[in-house]
Amino acid sequence: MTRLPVVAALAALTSLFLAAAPAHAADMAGLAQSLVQEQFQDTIDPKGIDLRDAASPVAEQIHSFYNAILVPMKVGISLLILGLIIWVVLRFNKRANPNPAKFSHNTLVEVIWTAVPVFILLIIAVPSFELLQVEDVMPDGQVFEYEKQPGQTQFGFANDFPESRMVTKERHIEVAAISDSGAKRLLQADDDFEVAGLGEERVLVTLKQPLPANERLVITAGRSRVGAGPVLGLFGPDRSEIVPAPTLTIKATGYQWGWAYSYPEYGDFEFDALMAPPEATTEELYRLATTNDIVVPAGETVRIITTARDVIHSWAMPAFGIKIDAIPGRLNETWFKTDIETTFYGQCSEICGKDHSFMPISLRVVSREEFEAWIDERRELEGMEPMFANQELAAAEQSGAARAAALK
Ligand SMILES: [Cu+2]
Repeated sequence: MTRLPVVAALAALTSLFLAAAPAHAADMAGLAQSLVQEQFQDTIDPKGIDLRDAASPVAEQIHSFYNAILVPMKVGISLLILGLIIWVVLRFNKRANPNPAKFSHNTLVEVIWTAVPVFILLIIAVPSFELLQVEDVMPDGQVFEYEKQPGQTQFGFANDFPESRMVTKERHIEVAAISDSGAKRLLQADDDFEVAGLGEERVLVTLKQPLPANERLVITAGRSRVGAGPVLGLFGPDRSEIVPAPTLTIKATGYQWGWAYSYPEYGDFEFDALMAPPEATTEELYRLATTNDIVVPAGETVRIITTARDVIHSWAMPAFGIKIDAIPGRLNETWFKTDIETTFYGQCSEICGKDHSFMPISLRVVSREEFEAWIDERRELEGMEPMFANQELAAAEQSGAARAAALK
């Protein structure tokens, strides 16, 4: 049979693929496990084929969109096309089909190959817009913490936000019990608590049962939810959360060829971050390390504003799912939040001239105390008074007062 070589080649290819698949699956399982065990490290695996690990709510949402929608779609379309090609090769070659049909149009086929891609694009578009929204809308969650009161079941807060941000739905509040060890347990509306006063001046949360002595209550109120939302939620549990409003702003200014950063809320200073010279860094961090890390506190929402001095640059941080243009004469903003205390790396992602590849971004996530010490250090370098040193006492008094106010 003349068709035999083709069939044999296909069978060989298929068996190769099947043999490779289990090994690959084992690889992936091992990888997932090692990620859990080892401490998160934002370095680049030269042999990696997957997305870099997600370290912020936006990046997690991007990953679930990619894994739940795009990957199955890509695999399905590729297999369909492969099947069609094989069918055409076998069925319509010169020997199998010596007298080809002569028609040039088929309306039904044209309608199908127009309508199906439109439908596929619509499926991709809906969660994409959801994602654009969470990247673009600044989180507005307000956190209310309550002192431990044995037996207390009613907790209130003033709903005195601007009208566009007022809490009007059950979905706008998140009620959690935090244990002494810091473990968070989400309480469920109707089962664990009831809400009164939504859309009014004061919202009151009534627990069905008082919390155990080792737990305290934290309410987060805000309208922007982030995470697997209504569409992506179809493919798994609703893991969306209300993200607290930003506690600090960083302004990143791109220029040929480096980044300048300022922290407008923490004093009138700006510092440059240039690519660290190769001899000052490791092979792994070659062209990723900089002369100055950006430093942010873990677990807090950070607003990042980007602009540029000369041409268009782009501030990109893959672990946070951020790639935002830095345009001269214009401010763009987005946000991130991560609990992982490590150093993250990114690069300019808009070709901006001959040294475009030499403007990395390094961002170090530290505890609140370390962040404050770093701010004071920065201020000292610029000849400014410290902002936090010797002020712990005043801060403690202040937060005590705020808690007392929340309790009333
Ligand atoms: Cu650039």
